[in-house]
Amino acid sequence: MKTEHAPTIRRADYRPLPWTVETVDLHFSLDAEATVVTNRMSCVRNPDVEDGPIRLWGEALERLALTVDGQPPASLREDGSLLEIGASGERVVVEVRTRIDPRANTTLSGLYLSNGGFFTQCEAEGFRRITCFPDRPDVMARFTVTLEADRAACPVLLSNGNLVEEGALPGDRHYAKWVDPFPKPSYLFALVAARLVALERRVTTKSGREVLLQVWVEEGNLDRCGHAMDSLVHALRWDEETFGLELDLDRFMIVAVADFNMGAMENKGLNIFNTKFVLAKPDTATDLDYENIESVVAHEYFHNWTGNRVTCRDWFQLTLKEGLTVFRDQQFSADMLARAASAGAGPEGAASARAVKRIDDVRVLRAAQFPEDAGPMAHPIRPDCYQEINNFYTATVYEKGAEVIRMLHTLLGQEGFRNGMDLYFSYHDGQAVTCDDFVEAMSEANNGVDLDPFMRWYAQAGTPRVKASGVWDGATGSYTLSLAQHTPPTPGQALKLPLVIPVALGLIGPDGRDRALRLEGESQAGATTRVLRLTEAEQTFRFVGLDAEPVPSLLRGFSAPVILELDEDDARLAFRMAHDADPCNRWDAAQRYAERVVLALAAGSAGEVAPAFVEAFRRLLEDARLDPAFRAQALALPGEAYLLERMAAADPAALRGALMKVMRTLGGVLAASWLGVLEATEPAPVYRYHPGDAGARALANLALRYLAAAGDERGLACAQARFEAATNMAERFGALAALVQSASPAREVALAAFHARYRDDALVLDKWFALQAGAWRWDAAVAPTLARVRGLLDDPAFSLANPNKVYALLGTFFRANPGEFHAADGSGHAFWAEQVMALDAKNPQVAARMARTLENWRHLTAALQASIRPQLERVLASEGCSPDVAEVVGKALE
Ligand code: 0A1
Ligand code: ZN
Repeated sequence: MKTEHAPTIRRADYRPLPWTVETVDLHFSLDAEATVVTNRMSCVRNPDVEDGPIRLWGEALERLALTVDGQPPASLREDGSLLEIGASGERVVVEVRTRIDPRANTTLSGLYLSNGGFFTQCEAEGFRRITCFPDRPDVMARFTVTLEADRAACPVLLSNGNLVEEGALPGDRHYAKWVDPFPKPSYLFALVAARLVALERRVTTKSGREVLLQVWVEEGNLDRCGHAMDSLVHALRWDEETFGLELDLDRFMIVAVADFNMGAMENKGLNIFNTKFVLAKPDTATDLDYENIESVVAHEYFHNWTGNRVTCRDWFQLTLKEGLTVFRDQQFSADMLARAASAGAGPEGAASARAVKRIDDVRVLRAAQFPEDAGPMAHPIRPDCYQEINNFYTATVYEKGAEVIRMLHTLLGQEGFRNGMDLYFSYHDGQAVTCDDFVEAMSEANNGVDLDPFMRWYAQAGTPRVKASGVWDGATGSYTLSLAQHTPPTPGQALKLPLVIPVALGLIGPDGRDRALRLEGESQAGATTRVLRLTEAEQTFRFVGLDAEPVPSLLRGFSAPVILELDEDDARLAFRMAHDADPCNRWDAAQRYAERVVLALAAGSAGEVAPAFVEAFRRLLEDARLDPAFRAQALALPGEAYLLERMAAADPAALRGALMKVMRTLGGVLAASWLGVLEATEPAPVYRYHPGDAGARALANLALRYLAAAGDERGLACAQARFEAATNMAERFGALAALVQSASPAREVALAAFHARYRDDALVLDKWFALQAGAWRWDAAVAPTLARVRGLLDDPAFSLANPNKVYALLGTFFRANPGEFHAADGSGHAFWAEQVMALDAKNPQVAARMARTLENWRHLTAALQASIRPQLERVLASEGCSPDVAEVVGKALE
């Protein structure tokens, strides 16, 4: 049934097109219900491909005219969205005129309306919803775009590249003409026609060119653009300094739009952003918002080279641009945090800020990507097939893809990696290429190092397991470490080959200090951390010259995206929590210990939280020498989604009960220390986005969370007082979140006050929705969260048409609140099906993202599976089920 919806597309079937497009001249007569697009393409025959028709794709278009060199086409064949036009000679001009209805376009792909303005989203295949075109990334054309619209409704007319002409037209209309000097694939096309204002800045690039930077927003938001602009300038400088890459246009624009399916989009010279990743001022944005804006602005900016100048040959290569660009934005953010931290806290502060950023990235990978790798949609970072490409903008392609690039960076070193990047650009600037091209450039720039075995990371799905064990020989002072790797089968991929896994390792002595490392056969000891290359199924490494039995610290800095299996007793985890010189591993030791404690409680094999665990936590909490940001990370429990995946026959209710118990215990037993943290961190008089301040706030907010969970009166009073006195959102939201996650009736009062204050602020209301959807039931007398979520669907501020609202309310409930969503009576599952179907009728991409929240249903208990299956079947059988949702649900049921 689902295959009717969508045929499978295979990477192996890639063929270049017989005809490509050299230049395209687009004219838009913009109208909310009837926009007319005139498209003149200069098509050229591809000399390397045998004869064939001109292939264009078009979807949801009304075709008004089509000519080839001014004449009706010699032949025309239509097959679904594909149009094949017979043509002869070497070059022809094809002209297509189409009419579209932006108002009726609720998919937010193609040309659509948001708050009266026109916006586009073309990646991956949205351009075909605007005009007929060879809408594939390997067709790179030079675009000229003329926009024509009502001047009062749309005073601002933007497209890619440079503005070359503008003027008035009869009937209160006006026009603007834009020329993009760089050939680009159609997915990078964009237009905006709306009532907007811009924050502007002029900067000089490293070669001395002056460029204009603009952040376009609705008028009332002009006071919230400063941080996005600063982030853009920092990103521009960083790419110059780090990779020698300069902005290539005279003008670079960011436009914020409230209705957007994803985070942001890197259209050439005209990035379009979800408002969530642009707008910030202290009264409305948390530290996390500030951090996210900086990284998303940078991410899109970095795409100008990794994605736009060098693009993907086909969509299977998506990680070529996404994995690499995520890696670049992670490095950028780490550098920015380190630079800011070093100003107050010196090199140690800088190192800690970097580590905290790395821990954040690892948390995201474990929470989002590991479950994907263990589910029915598991795919390699370069998939072999898909039904709907929009379903493959995944944590695997992005985050695991970034880990793969990071491993290359680790294996080749900073300089080797940079040389590889330089060579990659020198070979492929202006081209649409593959992941192989990238890795080949890396190899060639590094003395032809054989990276063929490394390519398996691109081909194999699933999270590899690395099993480690060590044997100490006191007589010779040697320690033999055995490493074995194994990747479990994933759908369609039963057999896995060994991967190249960089394992960064340290050996800690009984005094808690790292030992200098010397492998057998080496003449002298070297650094205290080194990278072992695990390339076989099993390998051993013998370290010599040791004075005592060491404790291994493996995978330092999370040097590979794997699950480490290492038998460590509680005492050893506590030892590493206290002493591991690698902050990432110190954090990980705390996570492992917490996981063990929580899962034992959930399984009923422990009745209470072990005092030794509480003491290990206490030591971290009370160690004032440790960076507060690090302590906030190390003292936060592992994510619920990650823990669920670690349970056999996952039982969300039991897990929730265990997490509550652990939080209550840690909050109650350590109350005095948490209160000490709060006393030591009086709220700052003026908000500043700075890692030092943000770290202190994160720790204080965590203290409030634990105290509120434990029902500690002093903690609750403090949360209430901080909520009321807060001068910024970071503190206000932190205090509110603590109150909401408590049994205290103060939570309702605070939620109401928050709502009253921000009733007209869409982005802040998203937080208000999310907090309620994510609420645990600390007070058993309170109605299930589902009832609350249902009620909020009718809130005047909620709309199924706005993705941010859907993600805040439904996304949070389905993904971040398993304890409530998976209620034993199945009410949550029926609700899920209703909402997925309602969304699917409007916006299949968003519906599919919501549908994915149940993809790992087979990991749950048998009773829950029995409740979920009929709901999955109901959605798949529903009339008009989109290919997007059908792929997700179909694979979940396979
Ligand atoms: N390329 C963008 C993400 C993006 C992908 C698809 C979209 O619509 C379906 C929108 C944005 C990025 O990586 O930021
Ligand atoms: Zn991207």
